[in-house]
Amino acid sequence: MARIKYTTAGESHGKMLVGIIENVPAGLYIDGGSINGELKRRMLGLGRGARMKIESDSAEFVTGVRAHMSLGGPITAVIENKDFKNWERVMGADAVDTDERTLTAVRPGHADLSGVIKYGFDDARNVLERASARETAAKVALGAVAKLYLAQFGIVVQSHTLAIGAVKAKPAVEHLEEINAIADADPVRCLDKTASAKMVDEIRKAALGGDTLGGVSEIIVTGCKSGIGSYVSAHRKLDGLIMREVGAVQSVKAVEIGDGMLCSSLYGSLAHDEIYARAGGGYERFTNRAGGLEGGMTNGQPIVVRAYFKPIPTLKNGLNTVDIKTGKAVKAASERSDVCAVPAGGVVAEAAVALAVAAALSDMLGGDTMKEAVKRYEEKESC
Ligand code: EPS
Repeated sequence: MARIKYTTAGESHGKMLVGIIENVPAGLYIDGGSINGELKRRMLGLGRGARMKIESDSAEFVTGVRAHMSLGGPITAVIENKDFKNWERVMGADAVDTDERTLTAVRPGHADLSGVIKYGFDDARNVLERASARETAAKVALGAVAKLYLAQFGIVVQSHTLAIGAVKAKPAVEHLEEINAIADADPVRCLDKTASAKMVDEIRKAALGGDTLGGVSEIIVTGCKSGIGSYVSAHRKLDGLIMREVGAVQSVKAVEIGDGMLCSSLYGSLAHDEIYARAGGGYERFTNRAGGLEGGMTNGQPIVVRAYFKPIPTLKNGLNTVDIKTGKAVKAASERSDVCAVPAGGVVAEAAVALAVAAALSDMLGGDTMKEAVKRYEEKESC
């Protein structure tokens, strides 16, 4: 059986978003409540734009699931875009008004300029509709399926906000099993109350100034046995898979595993996690600088990933650019947008990490049925 893989489709103001996930073994219980719970988490957080008041994302499974159970075939989730009714004349397959809502004052930091040139368009609307972070709703629905798959092996993916703008929070060191419960109750999904209050102030300040803010989300995966992923081929290395998936999330400009950036400035004698014999058998370590991954494989410690988000490039007071229609210097177009999407970005990055870990785990275990896959995992030794 091939590894779990996925694709998404859909435009921000098109009829719907679609996600297809393949190679999920038969017999996985697909709990609609938990899928929609994940979609709801993606819509929250201080700094989100007006679009979140229009949508109430929920996924409908239209293939591959019968009576809440996966059948082994491709699983398709669809999410209706409620805003489509306001855009049908412009965005529908039979649209009559494609001259309305055109965007030619291309926005620096977005896909607009390279996109129109690449695909031969004269309207960046054709680019931004697919490049938009609205796509992440479909990714989160599929990531929620991946999370249900991982839960069968006791693997849990959570996240919290580590920084917004220049305000930094303390990293998560305890209560690892409750990260999402605590983070989801905070307006910026931050575990550190003092930092959270400062982050809230920063977002309000940016909003008042017509500006935007980026930041850092930390994603933590607990419950992995060692040996998920492999050192034998580049395409099977789990650190590479995670970096690729997280790096492909809109606005992410850097991905760090564990203390990767800090360790690049340390002596080797200080940068690694020494191994000790645990009393009663097995091994233990007292640090996790490697972020749970060594040689492209899990090492039994929590996987720690940091996603660095740039500030959203759609600004109320547009940046300097050129109008592709007139060739004149203008200010970039201002579309409706978020002030800060980092709290939601953490939820999206969880989905990306869950899809990467599910890909590596299914690659290792295969299995036509969940029962087979779980049995194989139970038989695997771990450090
Ligand atoms: C988003 C939907 C979008 C944006 C945002 C994320 O909807 P609209 O363009 O109608 O406001 O709010 O996307 C971006 C900020 C971006 O630059 O792509 C969503 O559903 O998350």
